Amino acid sequence: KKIGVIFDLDGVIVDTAKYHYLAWKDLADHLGFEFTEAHNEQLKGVSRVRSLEILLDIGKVHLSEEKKQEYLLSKNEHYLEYIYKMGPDEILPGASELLDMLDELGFHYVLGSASKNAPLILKQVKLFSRFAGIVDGNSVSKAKPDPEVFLIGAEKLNLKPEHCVVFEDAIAGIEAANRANMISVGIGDKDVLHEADFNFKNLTEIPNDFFTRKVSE
Ligand code: B16
Ligand code: MG
Repeated sequence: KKIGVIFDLDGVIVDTAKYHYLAWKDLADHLGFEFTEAHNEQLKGVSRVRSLEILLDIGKVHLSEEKKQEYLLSKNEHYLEYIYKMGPDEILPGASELLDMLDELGFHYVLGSASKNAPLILKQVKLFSRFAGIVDGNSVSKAKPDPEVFLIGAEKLNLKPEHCVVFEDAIAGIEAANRANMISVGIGDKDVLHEADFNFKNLTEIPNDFFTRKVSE
């Protein structure tokens, strides 16, 4: 059976959460409240606009729409300073090997990320041209847990949702994959991602027969 794969970006292919954290923390400092790494967990997989709302809730800060737009822009500019310094050495363990395995099997893969910076990030780590398609924060109208991002991914793969495998590190992403009727694979803490069909700590743990046996049955 021919299957296709949809990869989330942050937390699966690269760890950009640490740069989001630095940029958001800088904004919180500026607004005069503390923003911890534990707080940052709430922003994983969530859109940029939603991230700002969560951050402002944490600080109990109210801003005008205009100010919000201004901070969204400055946060992203600051974040991009880190992204421009990224290179292929920041690809998470097991990711390149997994793409190699899929290439050998002749299985196509696309990106399904909430990030509007996804194409740039993939170019920085030199993986851009390997993907058969990119679905990112620019191409969707409804954020995860809405299944839209993955359903567009399935269209790009020319496959039925049931034949798509989604790799995700966020609860909202697993929910989106399940709602899309796809095979969901949680990467990270299995207690947090317990709704996933399969769980692995990281991509180095994916067995060699995962695509040929586990998900093809
Ligand atoms: P941007 P993913 C998500 O990436 C991040 O996990 C999340 O923290 C971020 O707010 C979101 O992208 C939007 O990113 O500001 O670059 O548009 O996990 O969906 O690949
Ligand atoms: Mg993610």
